[in-house]
Amino acid sequence: MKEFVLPELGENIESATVLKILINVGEKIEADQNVIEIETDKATIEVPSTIGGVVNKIFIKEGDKAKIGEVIFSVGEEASEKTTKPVKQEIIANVDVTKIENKNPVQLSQPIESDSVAEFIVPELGESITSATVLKVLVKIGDTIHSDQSVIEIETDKATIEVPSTINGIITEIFIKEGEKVAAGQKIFLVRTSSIQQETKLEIQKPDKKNEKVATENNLVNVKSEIQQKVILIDNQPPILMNAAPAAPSVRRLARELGVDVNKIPGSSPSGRISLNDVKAFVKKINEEKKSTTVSSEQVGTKILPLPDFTKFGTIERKPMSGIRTKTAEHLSYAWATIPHVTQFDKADITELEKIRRQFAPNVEKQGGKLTMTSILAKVISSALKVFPQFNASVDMTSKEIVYKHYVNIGVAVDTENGLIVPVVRDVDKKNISQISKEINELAEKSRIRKISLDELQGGCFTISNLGGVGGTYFTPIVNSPEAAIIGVSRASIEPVYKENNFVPRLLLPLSLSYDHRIIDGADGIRFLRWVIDALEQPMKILVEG
Ligand code: CAO
Repeated sequence: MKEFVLPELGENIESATVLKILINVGEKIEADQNVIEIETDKATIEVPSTIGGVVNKIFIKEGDKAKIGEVIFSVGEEASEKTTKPVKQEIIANVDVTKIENKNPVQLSQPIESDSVAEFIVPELGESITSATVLKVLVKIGDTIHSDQSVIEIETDKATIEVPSTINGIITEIFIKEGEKVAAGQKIFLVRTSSIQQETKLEIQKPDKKNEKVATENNLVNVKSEIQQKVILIDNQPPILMNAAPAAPSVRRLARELGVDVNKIPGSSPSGRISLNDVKAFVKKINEEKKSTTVSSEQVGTKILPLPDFTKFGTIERKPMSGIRTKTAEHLSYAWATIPHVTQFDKADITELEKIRRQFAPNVEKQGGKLTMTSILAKVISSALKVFPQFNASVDMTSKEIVYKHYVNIGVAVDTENGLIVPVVRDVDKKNISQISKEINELAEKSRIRKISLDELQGGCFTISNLGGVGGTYFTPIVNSPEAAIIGVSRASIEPVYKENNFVPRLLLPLSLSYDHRIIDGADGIRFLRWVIDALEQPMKILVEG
């Protein structure tokens, strides 16, 4: 038996009032799980247990004053058997076994432990994306779905995406329709989870051949459906959420009262458990975000004026903008209006680098990548971001803070038939150019065939927009908010360069760096771009300084 005592609560605190007891006798608890809610003169705190096991005695009650070091509860050894009902037997008992005339019992490959209903919700859609349009619902009520199976197709400002399920089960209710707008966190459908697991694991023993009366297919179907119904009836409990967030009932109640989904709240305890303070901090953050996003279009200088009547000047044709085009327009207008841009131009002499690129291209190709300027630049930029951290940052004007990122994910602008898409290569600083090339290839391909996932479009720190394969000299790329900078790459061409009293032909790559002038000064812009150019001209720089 182990005892849990009220731990030290801070200087000069000798006791606390027990507001709530979050556990019951007989309950199996884990170390780290919050067990009591107490109030000191400084704060209301949920106290996590330091021991795990089955609670066998609680020594205090709500309203009691407990002293530091006082025993709160004790736990015994873990129950030797799971407390879950042995549903297996009940099911077998409720199957009409006479339908299988040889009376071979129905076997379940695994005992059923519980049956539950899970909600599948619209996942996070990405930075600055609050809603999406449902293009297709790929499932219907009664369908058996498995995790990773695509269930809806949605269109956001960045892409058309098939959203995969994260749960297995049978769909019992669908809450959305094609053409509807949905927001992250919105319920899509309900899934009954464990009954399907049983259905797929169900094995009905083949009737013994000697036993002449063989079960017909219909019999089997009946047995299956009876089992399934029974499973549902046996555990006729209120629906619970799959992957439910670890939080005490009081925390869930507060989240409910404040109208937030507890599953979206990050827990601050080492085990990820959510406390009352986490709920309050989350609500505060949402309110601040709302304040900053409900800026009217006039405030950000994008007042929309009506167009003139063009028909006065000739015939016209009006076509609806696609979802991606609409959202791209909104996103870029927002970025343009909220980020004061500066664009810095320069040229890198990549004559030597081009020789190396050609030399290594076949090796990279063997590994499934294509060694182009985009992947080389991604690697160079990942090093530059370490030397110039203000380029791997975001401005938070609501809190007047600069958010510095300690990870390096690089977005690559991809030109697709459906519009511009920016998939993100993660942890570029930890990958070699070969791996980066392969990933860019894969992500560009997925973007073009509309198979890119939401996850692959999120979390970028800096964007590369390489139009060099298409042409052009310079352009002014728009910073991909909330990032701080973007580099535009134009077509490399041979130009005469004056060197040692002579004009020599060199391969020059035009680069255009746009950055957020709120956090990056002009001189830093030039330093960053020069660093990148030096690294392209002398790749050893990355090894020495990057
Ligand atoms: N200068 C000269 N040639 C270049 C070059 C440059 N800056 N960048 C690429 N090239 C060459 C490549 O070497 C390749 O030549 P080979 O076929 O002879 O080897 C050719 O152009 C095509 O390259 P690619 O497009 O297959 O590969 P990439 O890595 O250079 O680019 C990607 C990948 C996804 C960035 C590109 O395909 C793309 O979509 N670019 C458009 C980006 C865009 O639309 N940006 C604008 C956004 S803002 O409005």
